[in-house]
Amino acid sequence: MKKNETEFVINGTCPHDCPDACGMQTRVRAGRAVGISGQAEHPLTAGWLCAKVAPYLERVYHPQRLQTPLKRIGAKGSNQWQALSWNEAIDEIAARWRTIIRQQGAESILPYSYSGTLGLVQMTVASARLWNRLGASQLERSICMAATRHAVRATLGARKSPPYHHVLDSKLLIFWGHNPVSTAPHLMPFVKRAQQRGCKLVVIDPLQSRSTRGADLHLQPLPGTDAALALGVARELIDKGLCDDAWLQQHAHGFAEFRQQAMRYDLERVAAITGVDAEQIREFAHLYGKLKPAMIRLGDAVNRNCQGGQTVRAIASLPALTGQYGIRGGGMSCSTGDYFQWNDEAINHWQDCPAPGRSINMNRIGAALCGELDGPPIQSLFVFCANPMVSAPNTSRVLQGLQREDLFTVVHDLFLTDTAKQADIVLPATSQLEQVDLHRGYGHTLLGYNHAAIAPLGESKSNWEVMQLLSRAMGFNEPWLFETADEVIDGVLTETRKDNDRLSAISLDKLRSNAWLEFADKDEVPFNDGHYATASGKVELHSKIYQELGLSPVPEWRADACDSENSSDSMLRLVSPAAHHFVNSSMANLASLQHREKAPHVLLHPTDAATRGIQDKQRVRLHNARGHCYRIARISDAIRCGVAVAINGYWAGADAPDTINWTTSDRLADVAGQSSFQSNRVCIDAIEPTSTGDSP
Ligand SMILES: Nc1nc2c(c(=O)[nH]1)N[C@H]1C(S)=C(S)[C@@H](COP(=O)(O)OP(=O)(O)OC[C@H]3O[C@@H](n4cnc5c(=O)[nH]c(N)nc54)[C@H](O)[C@@H]3O)O[C@H]1N2
Ligand SMILES: Nc1nc2c(c(=O)[nH]1)N[C@H]1C(S)=C(S)[C@@H](COP(=O)(O)OP(=O)(O)OC[C@H]3O[C@@H](n4cnc5c(=O)[nH]c(N)nc54)[C@H](O)[C@@H]3O)O[C@H]1N2
Ligand code: SF4
Ligand SMILES: [Mo]
Repeated sequence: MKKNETEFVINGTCPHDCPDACGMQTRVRAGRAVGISGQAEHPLTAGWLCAKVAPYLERVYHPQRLQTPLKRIGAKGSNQWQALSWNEAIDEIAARWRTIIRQQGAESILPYSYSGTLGLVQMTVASARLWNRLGASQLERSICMAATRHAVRATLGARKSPPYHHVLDSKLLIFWGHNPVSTAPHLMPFVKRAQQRGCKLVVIDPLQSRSTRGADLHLQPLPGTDAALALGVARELIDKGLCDDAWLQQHAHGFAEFRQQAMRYDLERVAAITGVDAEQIREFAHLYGKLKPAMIRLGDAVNRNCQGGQTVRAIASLPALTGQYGIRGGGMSCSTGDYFQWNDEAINHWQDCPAPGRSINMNRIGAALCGELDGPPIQSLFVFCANPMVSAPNTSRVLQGLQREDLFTVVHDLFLTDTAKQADIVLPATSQLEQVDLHRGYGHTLLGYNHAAIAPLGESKSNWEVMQLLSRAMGFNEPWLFETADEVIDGVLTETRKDNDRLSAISLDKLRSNAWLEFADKDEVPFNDGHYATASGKVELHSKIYQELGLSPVPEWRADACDSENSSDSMLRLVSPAAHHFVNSSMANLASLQHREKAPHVLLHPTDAATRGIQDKQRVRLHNARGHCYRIARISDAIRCGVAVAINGYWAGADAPDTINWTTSDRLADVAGQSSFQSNRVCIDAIEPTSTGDSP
């Protein structure tokens, strides 16, 4: 779109791991991006970008953006580099891979990618085709919400959340382990309007987060106790005749067994487990039983514990008890991911590839690199769109693995991240303004095309371009490895459309010429046809899938949801949620955002601080059997007693580790290989008086 003779406005979509997938507009003058803003007409974005993406040009034109490929010249991690040409870099990677494949097979190569961008081309297809063609190890992508996906599918058949604006019809909203002010900000204008119409808000979070402001009720359970809380609420609903028996009869499977289970969770027991006052739980249960429609906004934090699957199943059962699925403004909202799935074959080209390699769980990347895996050792790791040195659990194992002399590591990123610093070769990546892609937010039912607004900075290349260079160098010549980004989009869209009516009116041309397109009617209410794609065709309160996994078929709470290995009661439980100003570790290197997020700190309740002799702003050491890190103590009753909060995402400090995953466990949850970041306990000791204050 032309604005005037010298300035162009280019439509794009925010690529970050955020349900909103905002429509962006970039103003470009003489080839340079001079402004970025939210699309005014976009139904969610409504003209504004969040705090972390508003200063995006600081990221795009950051002086530390990588400009050329780099090769390590000192010891691993010594941060000494020499520039390389792309030809040299690709030739070296291909030569190393050919030797590795000859000696140990292609499964010795592992691609590791996750959430840098969520685009169809630059993430989904770039994470699939070349690697499948090689026969490389597959990555089990379970760091974020795998247990939620598993539990919701087992219970409801599909993740089909209502669009944000349906909360305008809610009488009660529950943010359960969810901080949307920071993590789904474009929900909030709808929430505010709903509140103006009288909707009540309950927040369930050990922390008084930004999203608890304006709540009518705030329950502060101990982390990992949400399944017990949900079952306690269920029992109260059953005891007080607040269930919708007719609905349960018609739409639920296994209520009798569920009821029996719920009877074990009387309020006194649940109060003791959760640390929430029985009276407060009762108040919540009564609000939930009486105010309808009631919608639960399920956050991801509650699935990141050792019992993540059962936790989500317990919460997901509540809307069934009160007959809230299929009702506008009611039910549960977590992801719109299952409205449709991209055609798997079109993404992966399995039929044209060798049998898929073994699967390696990304949460166990450190252990896998250190040799804890079936089959040949990993000899080469290719990281893109991810920063496991900061974001993966159990950092000391990740580092130990990355420092293996015989491991050949390539990292493709925009910046020299903590992970890139451990690489043998670093490749410069384009930003979203420099690449083409298609996005589909998981909080709404819109597709947004991303036009490249400016030329790549320096010699940076997109993920898909790098995959093409590597494909060519490995001697592959299948055309599907060399499609343009638009051809990829067109091909996947065409195949997916064949058996999916939702895409019947959507084409590449339309995507390119519209800022966004809807693939579901905005008034569609998930499950209002009474159809659940489960074995029984109903909401499965009793799940055979769980039974066959050796788990309780009805949701349960188990104590190990709260604890990591080697923990004791004298340790504080530690949660490490998302930062307001970063997306995971992305954006955490921007000075303006560091300043606003404040120095890496740990929030402590005054009683917990006093017991440990810790003063406000004092430097403290957080430690457990896995490792340690340093933070500044901030004492506040925003966090409940017995729990500490350390925001995730900061990069490692210059002189000492302050990233929180030095303490987290790589133990997997009950289902789907899910991470368990929030099942963590640490000791916290004061180490020196300090007046460091708030600056980074
Ligand atoms: N600003 C920002 N936005 C983001 C991200 C980001 O890093 N920054 N990351 C994106 C990604 S990848 C994701 S997955 C989502 C995550 O976004 P959310 O779903 O909102 O999840 P979290 O931020 O992990 O945690 C939300 C809240 O849950 C609380 N919590 C922690 N453990 C428990 C528990 O056991 N029980 C209960 N009831 N509450 C608990 C935390 O204190 C926190 O306030 O956000 C996305 N959006
Ligand atoms: N303690 C704790 N740890 C957590 C969590 C938690 O709650 N607590 N949350 C977890 C969750 S939910 C998630 S999703 C993971 C996320 O973990 P990761 O997926 O590793 O996310 P980031 O740390 O943001 O790293 C993304 C990297 O991709 C790069 N990047 C961005 N765009 C591109 C691109 O187009 N191409 C290439 N090549 N690179 C690009 C960015 O610069 C950045 O360095 O972290 C997890 N880690
Ligand atoms: S991170 Fe989320 S809220 Fe922020 S601009 Fe991107 S999509 Fe919008
Ligand atoms: Mo995530």
